[in-house]
Amino acid sequence: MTRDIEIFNLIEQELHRQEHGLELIASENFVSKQVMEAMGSVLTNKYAEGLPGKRYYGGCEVVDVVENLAIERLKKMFGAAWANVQPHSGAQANAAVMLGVLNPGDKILGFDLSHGGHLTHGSPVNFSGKLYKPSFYGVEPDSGLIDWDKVEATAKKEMPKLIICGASAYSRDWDYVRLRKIADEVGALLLADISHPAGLIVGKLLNDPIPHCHIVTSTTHKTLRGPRGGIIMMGKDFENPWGLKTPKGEPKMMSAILDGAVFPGTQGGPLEHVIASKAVAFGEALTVEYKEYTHQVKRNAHAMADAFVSLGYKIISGGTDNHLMLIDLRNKNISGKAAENALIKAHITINKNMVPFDDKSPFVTSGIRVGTAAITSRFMKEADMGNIVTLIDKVLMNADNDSLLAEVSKEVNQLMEGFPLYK
Ligand code: DSN
Repeated sequence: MTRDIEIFNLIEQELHRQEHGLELIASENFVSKQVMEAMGSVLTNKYAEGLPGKRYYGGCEVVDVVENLAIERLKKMFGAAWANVQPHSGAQANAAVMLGVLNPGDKILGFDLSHGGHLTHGSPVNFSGKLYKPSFYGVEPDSGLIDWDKVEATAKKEMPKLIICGASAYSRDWDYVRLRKIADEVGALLLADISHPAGLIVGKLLNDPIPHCHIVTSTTHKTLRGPRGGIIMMGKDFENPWGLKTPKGEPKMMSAILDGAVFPGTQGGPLEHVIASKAVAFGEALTVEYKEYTHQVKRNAHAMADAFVSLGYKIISGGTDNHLMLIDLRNKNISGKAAENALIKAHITINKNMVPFDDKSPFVTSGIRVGTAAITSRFMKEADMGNIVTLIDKVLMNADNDSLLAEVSKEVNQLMEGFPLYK
């Protein structure tokens, strides 16, 4: 077959962009070569609908072992009793959980997207806001923090069936103990979506949701540094609260409900090549090196936040406990969109982001979100953070000066040469 030069040239171009740029998108990371190798393997050829040992296709002996390994490694990482590694993404994981535990029209309570939440936690443009009835909690205008008393008051008023905690742009930790108490008081199930901080939870740097939340979902490609994908876990399996029975008349366990909600509920054949890649990443996450990586991610984020604050930038909540920070640029007279565009010209990648109580649209925004997961995978340390923030500040203060932006892009390229990717 003729080699598809068109596509492979584009992949080379993307490699060049990644190698030479400064990657600060909080949800991105650089996976290891073996994580990529597993993804590009012959396992992509295999259909394996069902679960290990219970498939709808023959020839699954090998992928059964692969998938079981992924499940066992994941359970070990988080101390979970049960896991499903088939969701194609975090959104798919959340869709499966909601299909499993809710009926259309049921009430859900999530963290407001415009305060840092996620589309799949009830946004009106997403299935979660179209199929279910959402209400939201947010952060306080002064502190930028979630007030748990207000979450409790909203839960008692709305009486949701499912409370969702977790965020895309919240730099502080979650009180899972308090949230579980609230969920129990209103008879709701509690779902933690830990897509962003999952790696820092593995590193024991943040509160652990597993003992307190009924169900936990995550992506695998952010701080977990695996392939793009999703997972669902439970610290403890439990009988469904609605009295559903198995064909044998026994109580149906939540694990069976969630497995069924993934397949056949919301997905077809699992991506066994991606599951193999997840297993490789989970193997890496069980090492001492990965634990040290998560500590460095947090130290870098802290150093970066301090550097921004020292230059007069306003970080929502004043700092960070995890790998990311949300910066309100209104005192710097530049929108999130203009900042993103100028930074791209300087080969620095971030994303524009709504800030709480934003007066601009999601296409413009008043803020940017930055994170340290990817640059830490390139072995950058605290001492590099001040330099990075100085470069960002130079760009934002001269956003219309194209020749200066071109100069900064050269500085960025030079800087990144010192931190090689895929040597
Ligand atoms: N797109 C993800 C993020 O950037 O946080 C959320 O889905």
